[in-house]
Amino acid sequence: MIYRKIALISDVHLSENDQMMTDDFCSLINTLPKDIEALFILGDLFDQWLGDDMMSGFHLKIAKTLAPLSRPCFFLPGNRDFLPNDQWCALANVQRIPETHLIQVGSKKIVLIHGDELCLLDRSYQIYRSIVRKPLVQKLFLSLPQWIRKRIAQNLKRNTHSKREKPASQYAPVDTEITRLIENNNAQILVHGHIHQPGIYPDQNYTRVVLPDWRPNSLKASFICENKIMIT
Ligand SMILES: [Mn+2]
Repeated sequence: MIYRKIALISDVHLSENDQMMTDDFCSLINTLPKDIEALFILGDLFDQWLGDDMMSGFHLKIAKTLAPLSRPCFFLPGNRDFLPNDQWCALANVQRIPETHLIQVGSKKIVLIHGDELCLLDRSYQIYRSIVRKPLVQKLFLSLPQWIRKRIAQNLKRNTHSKREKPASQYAPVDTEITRLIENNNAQILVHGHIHQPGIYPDQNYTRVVLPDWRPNSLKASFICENKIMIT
């Protein structure tokens, strides 16, 4: 499928405690432009995802908002919501795509990722990532009682917060990894979120697009058309 115009969002970090963000998200979905052929959610839609069996009314509300969308909607896992979510996806009428996904808009091949995989200088995070992305580890985690899963998630969050004090360079995307993704996929554009440095970054052989997160108060989608990239 070659698209003419797509919408992308990432890093919404929806949570039960943030009613305003939830409302804004729902109204954004309900008012997406008519000429969009597909919506891509590039990870961290939810601030936390602990398994389909821990879905609450809040998660169902988000699913119910997405389900009637008359265009295909795709979910690419982020670093907060990578655990399996088959049941939620079915309810939301959303198709889960792999953590590296290639699409075409007009004549351009575009690689979609969440973005955390680019931060290779953060060694401890990458070690953690390689462990928690193993299907067996996920299966074990999902077999734990819900209260233990909650506690583990709380501890992990605390850890990430203390990590913020590390030098920013540790979270900088690594050029060689960007080039590898572009070359392996024979692509011209790489789109990701996660690093909270929104912008369009042209290079000699490719263009890198970083989607914005949504704080404070700017709930807008970004768009890629045949001849134009619009991030908001
Ligand atoms: Mn992220």
